[in-house]
Amino acid sequence: MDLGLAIKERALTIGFDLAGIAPLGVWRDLEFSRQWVEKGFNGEMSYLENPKRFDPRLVLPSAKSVICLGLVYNAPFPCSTEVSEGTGKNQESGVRSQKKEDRARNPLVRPGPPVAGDDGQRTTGNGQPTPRAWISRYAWGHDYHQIMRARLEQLRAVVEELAPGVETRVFVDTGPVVERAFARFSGIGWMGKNTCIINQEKGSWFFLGVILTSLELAPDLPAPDRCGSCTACLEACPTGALVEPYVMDASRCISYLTIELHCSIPDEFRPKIGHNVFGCDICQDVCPWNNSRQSSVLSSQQVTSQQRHSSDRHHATHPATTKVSQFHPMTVAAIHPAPEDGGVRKQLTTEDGPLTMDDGPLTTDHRPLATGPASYSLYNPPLDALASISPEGFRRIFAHSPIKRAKLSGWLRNLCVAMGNSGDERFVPWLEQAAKRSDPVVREHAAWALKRLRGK
Ligand code: B12
Ligand code: SF4
Ligand code: SF4
Repeated sequence: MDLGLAIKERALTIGFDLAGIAPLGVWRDLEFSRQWVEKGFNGEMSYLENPKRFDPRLVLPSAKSVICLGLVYNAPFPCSTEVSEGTGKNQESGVRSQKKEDRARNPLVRPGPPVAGDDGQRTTGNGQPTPRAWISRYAWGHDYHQIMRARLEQLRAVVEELAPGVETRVFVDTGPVVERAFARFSGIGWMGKNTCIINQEKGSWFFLGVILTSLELAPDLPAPDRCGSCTACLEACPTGALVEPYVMDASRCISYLTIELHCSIPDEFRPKIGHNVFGCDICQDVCPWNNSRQSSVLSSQQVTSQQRHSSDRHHATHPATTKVSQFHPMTVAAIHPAPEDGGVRKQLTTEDGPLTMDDGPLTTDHRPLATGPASYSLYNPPLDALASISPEGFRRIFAHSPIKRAKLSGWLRNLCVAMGNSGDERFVPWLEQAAKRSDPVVREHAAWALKRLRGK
């Protein structure tokens, strides 16, 4: 059997959802990446300026081909554009909510969040719904770097077994490799106008991993671009980060602003961030290829016949859902108060009183699913519940989550922005405490949020 084919088959056995082979010489894309950085589109992500990124031979001199792998992380819960933000009086997110009847027809929409005890109708004493936050789909569960790397190492062992003496380098996300440049030439998907790699059967909710190898493997044919005349992602982006089709100014992207940026978020973007407290899914949520009903329409109306492919009939099956249970939303459960610890429960919820920002006793814990009424999942979580996580709780709960990347300072900063955008004055006491914290970034965003809430 052809060596490349054997490797791809073993990749699927190991548990990857997609596998393809790209040539090394994707020079036009790598040059594009270099120019992209020169334009300053990388914001403060200086690691994207590493010259090794623009020539994979600087990473592995013997490199000849690139094995590209995809692992689906999509847990089948409704999109950010389909859920309520709570009271949402101060929203300026620019997201066009789907019409009610659209939501009703959408097979992805299921009532209520996936945790027993959290009925999705969380209210405070006066019956007002509690605003909900949005955490990006990729960060609902366990950190993907470890999961991907373990599988990539398994595949690397296979490659070394099949071709003794081969040289390899394995990357997922953090290395000096422009992963999407190779992915889009490996047949596993095309690059959408939202800049994500999209697979026509699986959608775009998948992570990428690559193995640079000294093997000269036969490359796969690139997948045809199936965006057609659609521009839904460009229109939906609240911050105008998709400056033209296929090009993102990352310094405007909510994912960058809430995760990668470690200082103050420019004022102009804060109202547009809406309830996104970690990352943003909007340009993927609106993509027809992540919605089975709409993608069939796109397939029949907007993609030219030359672009069509025999497997179009599989559309109804996507977007694919993950086989990795660790990517499902993590549940955070309140520790029920010990008898000698009577005040702790009160700090957890707004039902019983005002929120506090507590640096003292542990108020939250991460437990297995469905532990009790005070548990909530990271899928569309109540903003007040996130605010009740103590600094020590943040470190412990998110120890194995992508969310730790924001660090406590970025996380509290993001909560302040979401609270300011919520229009809900019940956050005032929490924000007043945040405005006294030693961290100047948190203090300044809390002051901004207070002004926004009071001036609404
Ligand atoms: C920096 C980074 C970000 C930045 C910038 C994103 C961006 N679009 O550039 C920020 C923080 C905003 C970000 C956000 C997200 N990211 Co990110 N990110 C990266 C990282 C580390 C580097 C990307 C990069 O090099 N950007 C620079 C641009 C120029 O490169 P590029 O987007 O890959 O662009 C290619 C095309 O744009 C193409 N191109 C574009 N226009 C044109 C025009 C012409 C003429 C040509 C020739 C080429 C061309 O050239 C480039 C090379 O092919 C990669 C991991 C890696 N090491 O590669 C993950 C990665 C791209 N991110 C990923 C994910 C999952 C996300 C998020 C979904 C997370 C979230 N929800 O918050 C969002 C998605 C936002 C989006 N619409 O892209 C996945 C993508 C998976 C997929 N299916 O595509 C990756 C691959 C990580 C991984 N290993 O899984 N990310
Ligand atoms: S992730 Fe959000 S902010 Fe970034 S480009 Fe997509 S829609 Fe715009
Ligand atoms: S929303 Fe439309 S234009 Fe954007 S990536 Fe999806 S299909 Fe392409």
